[in-house]
Amino acid sequence: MVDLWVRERFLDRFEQGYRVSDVLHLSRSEFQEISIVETEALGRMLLLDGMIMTTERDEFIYHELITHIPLLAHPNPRRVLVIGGGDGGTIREVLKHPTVEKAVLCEIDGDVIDVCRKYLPSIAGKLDDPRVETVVRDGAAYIAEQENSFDAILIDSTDPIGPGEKLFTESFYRSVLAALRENGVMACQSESPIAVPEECRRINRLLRAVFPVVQVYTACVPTYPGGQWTWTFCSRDLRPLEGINDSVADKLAESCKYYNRQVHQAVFALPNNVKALFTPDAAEVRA
Ligand code: SPD
Repeated sequence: MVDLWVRERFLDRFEQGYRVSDVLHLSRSEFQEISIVETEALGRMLLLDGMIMTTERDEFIYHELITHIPLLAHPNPRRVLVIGGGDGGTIREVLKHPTVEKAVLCEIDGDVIDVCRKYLPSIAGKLDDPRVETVVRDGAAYIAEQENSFDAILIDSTDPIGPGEKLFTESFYRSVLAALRENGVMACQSESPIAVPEECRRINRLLRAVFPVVQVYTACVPTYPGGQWTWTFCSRDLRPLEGINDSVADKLAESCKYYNRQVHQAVFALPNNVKALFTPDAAEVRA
């Protein structure tokens, strides 16, 4: 029997490995290498350019948190945009909100969507819902043309290297703000304070230069380098811990594996290592 392992090497600082029982897909798109492997520990796994994007076993933590925190902070989210997120996990969560009339998925790489539809049906299985519009386009170019269009924008990007790099710039965040309607909210994935503290800090500075309300939240995503992960909630004025409708949150939690009303509060309780990153006068974090 062949002893096959997949190893993610992240920025030449971290390496993690999983035993592979089958290689289901391997291709190179216009933008990146796309792989789907079956692992013994975590089920099927999607890697882009060798970096783990999602796994069947732990994807719910990331997808539920990037979606439900901002959507519950909004009184009536009807139009939602997901940038990136070609695996469909964030869209699946968006569609759990009965107020949502339209969910636009803007993903740069159509091959990622096709491969995930085929091999990751539990994650991508809602992409055919009639409320979903799929746009295969560079998210930065798409958003620059949207003004006052969305109640919520979720930036479900890769890391700030490769095709995802422009989704971590001040000009992109300014376009996101302009694309939000009144009361609009956004959430983005904002990297690991353990693996790349300097990136977390840089992203936070950019967001604070653009949005009046910026609140980081954190949880553990076992398969991402560093384990400890952050997302950031931003808006013009709505706050993520105020005005949450308890009965809406409780109803939603029935369909979730991670999210509930207590988790909504708890993810904003920042450990000291995370707080220190975002304190303006804190000592510079070593790269
Ligand atoms: N280091 C991996 C970061 C990946 C963040 N995005 C994941 C996409 C899942 N929909």
